[in-house]
Amino acid sequence: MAPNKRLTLAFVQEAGRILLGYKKRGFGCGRWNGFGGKVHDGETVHAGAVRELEEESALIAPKLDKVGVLMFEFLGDPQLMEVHVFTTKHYSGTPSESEEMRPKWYSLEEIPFKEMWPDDVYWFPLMLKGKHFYGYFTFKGMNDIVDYKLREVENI
Ligand code: 6U4
Ligand code: NA
Ligand code: NA
Repeated sequence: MAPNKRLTLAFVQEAGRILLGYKKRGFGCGRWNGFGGKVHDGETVHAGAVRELEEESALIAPKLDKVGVLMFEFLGDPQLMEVHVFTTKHYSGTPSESEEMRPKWYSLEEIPFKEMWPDDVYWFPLMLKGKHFYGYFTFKGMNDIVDYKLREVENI
């Protein structure tokens, strides 16, 4: 069994809006998402989330709250992706474009789910309500979810 690939995903929120980034290259290229990436060896998941958010958006948010864990299985790939989801309303700096991401604020009524990973429409409502959640999504290719489980949890 291959060990899980650990990744982070961070969302900055303000009254009525959320910061998304358009992924310009790599995995999930062409989709709007939060900011994140691979956790480095010897780094905590939280530290990885803070680092990736700054690298990709230029925002500094040292206190991210962990709100969810999402597991992704891609049929035919033995390695699971374990994505740790964080949110915050406290940050400093101004969002700026990086080599990887083009940031843009979206009002909560206009989140572009059709241009995002197809799992997001399931768990975003929980995240936006301030809930904690655990999900497991099985993908066939990059676009089709063939099975999923999602539940609200007390602690994550
Ligand atoms: P680098 O090393 O930066 O080239 P890259 O291949 O671009 O890596 P990376 O590190 O940016 O990938 O990580 C992928 C990002 O996409 C992480 O923030 C996790 C997120 N992600 C992966 N699958 C997702 C999914 N199904 N739904 C979602 N986010 C996902 O909302
Ligand atoms: Na990344
Ligand atoms: Na990365």
